[in-house]
Amino acid sequence: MNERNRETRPPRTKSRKRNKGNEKSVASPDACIRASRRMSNIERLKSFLHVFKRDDRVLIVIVADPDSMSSAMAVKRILARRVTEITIVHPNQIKRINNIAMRDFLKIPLQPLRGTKRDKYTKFILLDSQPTHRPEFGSISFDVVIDHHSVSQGWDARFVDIRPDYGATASMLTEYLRSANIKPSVALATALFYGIKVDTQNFTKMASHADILMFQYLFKRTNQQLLSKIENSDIRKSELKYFKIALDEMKTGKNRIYAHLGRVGNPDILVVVADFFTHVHDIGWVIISGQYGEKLIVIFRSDGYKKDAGKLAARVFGKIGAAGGHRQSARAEVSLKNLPETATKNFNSNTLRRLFLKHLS
Ligand SMILES: [Mn+2]
Repeated sequence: MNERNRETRPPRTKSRKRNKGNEKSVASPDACIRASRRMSNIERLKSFLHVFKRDDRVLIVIVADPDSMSSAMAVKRILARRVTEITIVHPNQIKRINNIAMRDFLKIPLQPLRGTKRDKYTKFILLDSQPTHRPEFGSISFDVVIDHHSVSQGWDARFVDIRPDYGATASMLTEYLRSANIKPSVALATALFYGIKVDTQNFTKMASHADILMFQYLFKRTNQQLLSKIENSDIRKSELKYFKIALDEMKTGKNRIYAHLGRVGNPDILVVVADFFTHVHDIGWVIISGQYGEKLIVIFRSDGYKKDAGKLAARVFGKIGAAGGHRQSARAEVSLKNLPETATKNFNSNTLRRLFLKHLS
């Protein structure tokens, strides 16, 4: 129970007029959010539970990542003895190796959304996302939406809890668990802890006070060895060859490293290789590229000191593709056909370097 919430937020029964009637009827996301903001954690839990009956068969829908997978585990735990059946489904293919490790080590029961018989289910929950976020969600009428992204319009649900000031949905669900007096198992605590860690990028991204509190609360229940197994597995054995390619192909000069890794099976490996090179002393810029499908993907890393990777990415690739990021990290994706003609043939580390020479001095 978050005492702060209880003190500052009036109980639901005392809520003002414009909030009246939201609980029973379907209302716009905005109205629901306004109502939900005024609730204490316990009141929020109660109105969430109010949606379900004992003979309900519940479908939890997530775009599988650490935050959403852990949130789904938490909801499954909260509803465990309150409904007849709970199934977790995801529309996306899980590609990140850490996420596969998380699913397997923590034994999270996931199914693909495609092929799921929807008429078998009586209630639908969307976590860490909103109905407008993916086309597959359009055909589902959600009863519950719990999320921390900014609010989108054009949908409704019976129970909506969206808190864009939170760094992770996992923090919100940890509050629900505490309000329900449920002590999370080691697997659940480790999952939620990892979910918060990933979504706040180790608290280097915006997070709320509640994220910190929940992180601290979960800490003593997590298994740190299990966590490091999940966190550390980010390379497939078959991807080790890209390190060899990077070391063979890299061009260095003036505190910069450039390397083009050729075709990659998954662009995540470019990030892993780029992060590896940031450990080299006296290197201020790391620029790693690879071809994925018909696109050139470029990963930027800088030490951030008098440098801005996001701005550089936008300067070099903004006009011909998608580019953006922050001071220390950025990414660009460009269709090969949009590259200058001189760069399209036999793209290599030198070609990559030439693209930057006029922008970096
Ligand atoms: Mn999230």
